[in-house]
Amino acid sequence: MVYLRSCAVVANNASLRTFAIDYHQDCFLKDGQRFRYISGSIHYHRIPRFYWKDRLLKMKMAGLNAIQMYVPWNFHEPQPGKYQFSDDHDVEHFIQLAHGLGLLVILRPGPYICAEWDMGGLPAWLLEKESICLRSSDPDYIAAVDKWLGVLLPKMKPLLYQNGGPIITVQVENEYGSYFTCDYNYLRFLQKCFRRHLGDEVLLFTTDGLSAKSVGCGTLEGFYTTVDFGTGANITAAIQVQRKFEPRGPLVNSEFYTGWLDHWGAEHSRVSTQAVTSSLYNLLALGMNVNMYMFIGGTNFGFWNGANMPYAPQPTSYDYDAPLSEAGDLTEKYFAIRDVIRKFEKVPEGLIPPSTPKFAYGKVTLRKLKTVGEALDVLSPAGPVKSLYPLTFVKVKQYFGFVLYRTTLPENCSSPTPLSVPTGGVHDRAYVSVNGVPQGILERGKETSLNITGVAGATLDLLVENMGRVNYGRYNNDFKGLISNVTLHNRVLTDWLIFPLNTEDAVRSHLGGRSDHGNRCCRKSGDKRPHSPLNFTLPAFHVGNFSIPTDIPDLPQDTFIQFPGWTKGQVWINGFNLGRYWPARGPQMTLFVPQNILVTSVPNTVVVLELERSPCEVPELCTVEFVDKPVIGKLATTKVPRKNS
Ligand code: 6GJ
Repeated sequence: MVYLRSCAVVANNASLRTFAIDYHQDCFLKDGQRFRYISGSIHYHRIPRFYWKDRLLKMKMAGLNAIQMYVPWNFHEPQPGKYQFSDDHDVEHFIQLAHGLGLLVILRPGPYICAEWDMGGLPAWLLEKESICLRSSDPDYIAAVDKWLGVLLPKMKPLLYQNGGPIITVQVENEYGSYFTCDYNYLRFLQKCFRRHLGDEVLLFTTDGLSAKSVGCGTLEGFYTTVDFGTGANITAAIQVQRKFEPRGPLVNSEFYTGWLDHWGAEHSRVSTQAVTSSLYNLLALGMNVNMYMFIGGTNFGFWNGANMPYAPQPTSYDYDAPLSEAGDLTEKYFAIRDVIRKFEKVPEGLIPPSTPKFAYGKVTLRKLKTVGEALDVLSPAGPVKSLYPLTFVKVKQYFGFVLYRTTLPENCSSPTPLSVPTGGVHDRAYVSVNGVPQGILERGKETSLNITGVAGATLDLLVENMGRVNYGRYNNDFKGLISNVTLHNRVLTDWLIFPLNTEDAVRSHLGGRSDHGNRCCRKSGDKRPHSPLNFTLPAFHVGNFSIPTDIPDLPQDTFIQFPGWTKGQVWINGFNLGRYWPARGPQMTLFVPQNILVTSVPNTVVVLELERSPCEVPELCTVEFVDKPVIGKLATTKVPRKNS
């Protein structure tokens, strides 16, 4: 129960910080005074620590008095019992920065967060128990959640508003009503857990979409029920849904969508400034508490993007068409929203941190270093796991990136022979080769079979890529790898060597990281390479260097990297995994490069793992380019040739 302190009591005890609900005035009370928040979502896990204060200050200068943030469990506990809370993972520092700027914080620690983030923030290692029922009172899930919240929430308690910090409210779970389990015992467990660690005063709330069923399954007595909706919603109807569960109390839209998410291969989403500002004006005029989702989206660095079903992974950019761009630039939407807020609240005057300058460092020539097959000794130093049938990623304790599945052809395939992974068992893409000759690509939800040729005993390789785990809906338990058997004709292939590939360590140490141990081994140009019928090239690492002059003031600067002539892959700069590129599909054609990963003291190293088709047959075309403008809304026109399967 949330207790209302009488204004008289609170007013007399100035040192007492309170944040509560006034069910008579239908508002929040901060220190006993009426309070309405105008908030924006920001994801610290999608922004370099280097830029946290810049983004928060821009949000403050827009007139926001609060920010809303998720805490992704998998970002902080990548392996069971191993925690990361430093540098870009220093969530306490991020909250303290907000506090220092006078921004209040709406905390959303999940444990599930959705957010177009891998597995909705749940760690993949939970799937080591194959039958686990996520987001339920499954004992193994509950035990892991209890342990995680026992680490996180004690860190958050000192930061609660009541304890002198900025955290005014805490969301439990995330749109739980949209999930199929509808397990009240799970919500009751969470309620006890949050109360045990955070105390009885903090205001706990839930958020759900507008269907009454969703809200019904998503909330519980003792949680304040809120809803979320975008510019297209009927506001009156939306309020009625919240009022069905909270007849009195403040009106809250916890996610007012200022834009929308993208998927590889689909048009870049946009929501017009006019739609956002007119809807925002109406919400604020009704006295509603509003959180704008997103105020700044940022970037899915590394392998962190999520996916929706039917399987559709999200791109590296989480620009979200938000008021602050992925690179933190001030947009027309930013100033339009600021003008709306100014109609209701005092907006800070003074300097708004300007959009950062972007520098076009130009073309960088790369050279092919090694194929994945040639680099197995550094990619998989412990060697393969042997198994009669394929194992999933989690079974070989690999959670992100790539696993190489290798076996031999049991028979001659002198004519094109169908290699299949029926029932869509490739999660998510497999780059297939026989004795080092590319055969084509299998893709979840698209290609489940392709024809191969080769002699009996030839090496069959399937390099399987995890393109991101489903972050929304019942298929959240998204196992990766070859999750069903592989057949040749109708013969099940057995006796597999399964190589988990540690690309991060390999890139940092051997494959062109800064300390490139002279791994200059590469094919000389003109090397005879087995011919691929469709010009696929074997998945291979390429490396190049570029220097940024030390004597040019305020360099390095932010930039964007593009991949003329490349197809699809992963890129690292100075060992930092920048993300996925896929110009053969779009809509994202450039990746944001924050200046903090660049150096002037030594040459910068670019490592590109091209999975499908590299331009480097022609050395002059083996380049990437640093440009000063982003391109995230251009669908590819080139049709990728498919082998007739
Ligand atoms: C929210 O629900 C979620 O709470 N939301 C979206 N939901 C629709 C799911 C796509 C079928 S899209 C953008 C936001 C975030 O995912 C948020 O975490």
